[in-house]
Amino acid sequence: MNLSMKDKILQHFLQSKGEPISGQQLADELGISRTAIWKHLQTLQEEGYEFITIKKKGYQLVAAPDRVDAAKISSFLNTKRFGYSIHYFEEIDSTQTVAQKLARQGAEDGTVIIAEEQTGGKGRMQRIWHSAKGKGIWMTVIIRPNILPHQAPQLTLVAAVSVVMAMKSLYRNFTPEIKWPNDILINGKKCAGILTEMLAEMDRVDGLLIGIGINTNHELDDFPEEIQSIATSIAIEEKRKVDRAELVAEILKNLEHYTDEYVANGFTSIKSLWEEHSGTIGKRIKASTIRETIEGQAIGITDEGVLEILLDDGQVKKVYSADIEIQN
Ligand code: BT5
Repeated sequence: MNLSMKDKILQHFLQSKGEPISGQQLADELGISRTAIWKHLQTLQEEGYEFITIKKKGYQLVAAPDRVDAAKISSFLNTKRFGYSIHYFEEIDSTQTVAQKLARQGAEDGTVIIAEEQTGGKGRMQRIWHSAKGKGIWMTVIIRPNILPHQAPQLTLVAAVSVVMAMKSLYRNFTPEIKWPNDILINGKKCAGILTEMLAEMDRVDGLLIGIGINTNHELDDFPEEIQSIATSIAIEEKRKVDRAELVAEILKNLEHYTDEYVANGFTSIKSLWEEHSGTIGKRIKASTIRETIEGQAIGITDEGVLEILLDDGQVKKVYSADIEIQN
């Protein structure tokens, strides 16, 4: 993990769960002087962390700002590769843009780009993704699975399963549902969206940029008015604020696991989990593709992750990419 010395010190405190740590012990473990430790603690205080000194015991972390930085995420991380390189920004136009640059420069599998705020957050097809400061998870994970370009859309479904399974393992008060292909809904409202972009040649994928946006600690009026009737957040549904870094770490664990499973065994291994959490299958839907709008019943996804719609005339139509409206 490529943490700076300051972040390494912080990680020790985050992992100590409120227990004091002696300056000498830290200095010995990290191989730097006590004065250097003290200087890093000063910088952390300037960033909003609060330490008190306890006689004969050392320093105790008593308050931490609500951030999703590398040290905070790594204190929860339980992965083999993902999240070992984390690029954190207070503010960025879009994590996808940075990811694209880093991926071209050779960033490793599982590199994470995450920001407190995006000023130009992107949805699909040049749409806007609202990314309020400090409220959500706005991150891109660069992954480099050994797949062919036509398989890339399936990774959106793998990511959706990873997010839903993470929510299910951490929260109890709601049931998230996947809306094909890239939305996570709670009680019919959008809580998260996924944007998958690809760096590829004709016959080879160099990397995928899995953009994940999750409304986490928003109150309703943290959303712009135009989406207040269609958007929700985990805090609204779970009825409490949640730890964003903990959720990030859980998603990274799942994304690594399910991507590896997908590469080893193909989409069928993920398909049943996807179907189990789908709010689309079995419903009457309207699907708008770039070419046409069709209505019918969503009857399933294929082994390639393509949506199948039963039209009123009995024909079954395959849809590769579309916006879906679920009808009652
Ligand atoms: C998506 O697009 O749902 C993909 C969103 C991906 C966002 C992540 S954040 C990290 C990474 N960096 C980026 O710049 N993007 C990715 P789409 O299916 O096209 O949905 C976009 C539509 O969702 C908009 O037209 C709005 O109607 C609605 N929307 C925008 N912001 C929202 C929000 N915060 N919550 C719920 N709905 C929103």
